[in-house]
Amino acid sequence: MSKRINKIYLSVIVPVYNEGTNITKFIYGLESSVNIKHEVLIIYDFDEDNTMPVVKRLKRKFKNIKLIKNIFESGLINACKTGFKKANGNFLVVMSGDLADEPKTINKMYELAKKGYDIVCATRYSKGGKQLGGSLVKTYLSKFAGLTTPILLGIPTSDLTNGFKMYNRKIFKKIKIESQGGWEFTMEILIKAHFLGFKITETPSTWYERTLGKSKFKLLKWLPKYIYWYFWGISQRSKLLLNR
Ligand SMILES: Nc1nc2c(ncn2[C@@H]2O[C@H](COP(=O)(O)OP(=O)(O)OP(=O)(O)O)[C@@H](O)[C@H]2O)c(=O)[nH]1
Ligand SMILES: [Mg+2]
Repeated sequence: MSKRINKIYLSVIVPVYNEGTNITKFIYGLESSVNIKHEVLIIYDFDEDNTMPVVKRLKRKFKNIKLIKNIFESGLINACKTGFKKANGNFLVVMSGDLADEPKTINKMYELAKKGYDIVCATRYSKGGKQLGGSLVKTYLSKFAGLTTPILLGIPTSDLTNGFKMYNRKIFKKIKIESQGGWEFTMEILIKAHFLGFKITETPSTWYERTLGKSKFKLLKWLPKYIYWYFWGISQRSKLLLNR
């Protein structure tokens, strides 16, 4: 492990696409809530993105902010992949820049990660977790997936689809991300990690619907990809149970 990694314990990876109206509140919220030494990687796709000038100003005050251009083709997954590649922390947390995720949850995630859990999922669906707003269809689908996950996939989380997760960096040495759509990559990593024997747990968190900026979530386009990974997980579990 390099000296650099020992110094920075946590990397917060934030993909952004025109979050200029949200990013100031996001950074102030993050910096006042997270009590672990960390770096913040803001990953953008194109130079005209309206998040850029705001982050450039914030960087003068918050020296731990890094503004990084997506090194792959544009898009959410590639922005996160860029973050995984460029992060220096031992633990990497992905969160949305639209104020959807509660930054104080990161402290609880970190405690669990330090205890040896390789992925810590933020959950809206267990006691203490909440979702405020959001499309009903998306909520029902996500709730169904989450609540059936422990039973059908054998994975100990009730929120399979939440992108807000903390990862031990070591899992990226073993997992190649194949997803090419959107947030389903978070399911892919979780399911693959589980069947490779990595330890998974969850902690409750509240999710807020964005009030400013525009959602880039493409439900119809990405739904088949979520379904693919869900059934892939079920097939892995079935194989395991049949081989017992
Ligand atoms: N770099 C980059 N960031 C993206 C892209 N699409 C979305 N993001 C960012 O990823 C985060 C989540 O995206 P949202 O558009 O809010 O979508 P969501 O949170 O999955 O869905 P809802 O908020 O429920 O609509 C936000 O910080 C976005 O700015 C993209 O193509 N490239
Ligand atoms: Mg969002």
